[in-house]
Amino acid sequence: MIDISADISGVHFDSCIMNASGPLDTTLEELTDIATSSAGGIVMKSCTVEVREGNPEPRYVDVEWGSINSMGLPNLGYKYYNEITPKLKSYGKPLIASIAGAESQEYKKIVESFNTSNVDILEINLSCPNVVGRPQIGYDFEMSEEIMGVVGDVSDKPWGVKLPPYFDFVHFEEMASILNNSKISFIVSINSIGNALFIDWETEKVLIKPKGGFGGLGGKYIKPTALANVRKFHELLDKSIKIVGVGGVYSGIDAFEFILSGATLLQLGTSFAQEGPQIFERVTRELKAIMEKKGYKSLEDFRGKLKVMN
Ligand code: RRO
Repeated sequence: MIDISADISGVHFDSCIMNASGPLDTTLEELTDIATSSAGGIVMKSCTVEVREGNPEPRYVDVEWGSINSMGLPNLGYKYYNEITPKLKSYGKPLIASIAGAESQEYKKIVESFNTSNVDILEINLSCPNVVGRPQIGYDFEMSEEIMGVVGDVSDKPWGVKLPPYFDFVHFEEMASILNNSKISFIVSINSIGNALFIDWETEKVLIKPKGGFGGLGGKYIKPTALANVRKFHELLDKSIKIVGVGGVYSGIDAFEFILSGATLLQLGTSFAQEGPQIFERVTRELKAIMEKKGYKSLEDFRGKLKVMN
């Protein structure tokens, strides 16, 4: 038997493959489709204190190797995501709430609300690139540290942070030092690459409406950056901090490469948006086939064991 289960802070996932917060996870109906699929866990859309309609459409477009989005955090508000937890938990899978805000007190309020829910894990989103006039928190190290301090003081649940991609080793080191001094159990790496731009050369126009066409890049374009982030944080973080890899996972080979780089769980964003809930069964089957061919029985057999050249 090939085992692709994984644990984070005592929460057991029968499969390491699940959805990323973002696509097709805003309503109970969408989340039920994830719950009844082969996904190993259920991740909900990042929620805020108030209900948000998000940015004007068009705000998500599939492109040749991925997607661009500027959704602008549309969600039904944290109370809704508290209320639906009993129904979602009845499917027996770990349930992950994702939380977004403008400042630490908003995060505090939502985290406290989930303490009394039956959500298993909290993902603190520090990296939404699409709210007009609001920079990505994960690029502001002081603010990130402040929010992690507040969440650490109030959360009764295991929690982690969803990070933007970093590109320079100095930034990796600075963030890793903050993370190693926090109470996080995991990081989710990476969010979309912020403020990309696609152009329709025929109409001479941008593809999405918000922010003059700038939006978060997802899908195949971002896999090398995502792998680099997973790998670098695997090198720099205390081994007690697990890594959830996201960014361009479309196949069993992609999943295998993320685990080889050091990931414990995997989340599918654009690929799930494009293929729907059956993707979890396909990627699971492909990953297991690779492991069987290589003689690996569990993820521990190869996690983080990427070879480098001397
Ligand atoms: O809703 C969004 O625009 C959005 C969010 Br919160 C996020 O974290 N990442 C992203 O690409 N889009």
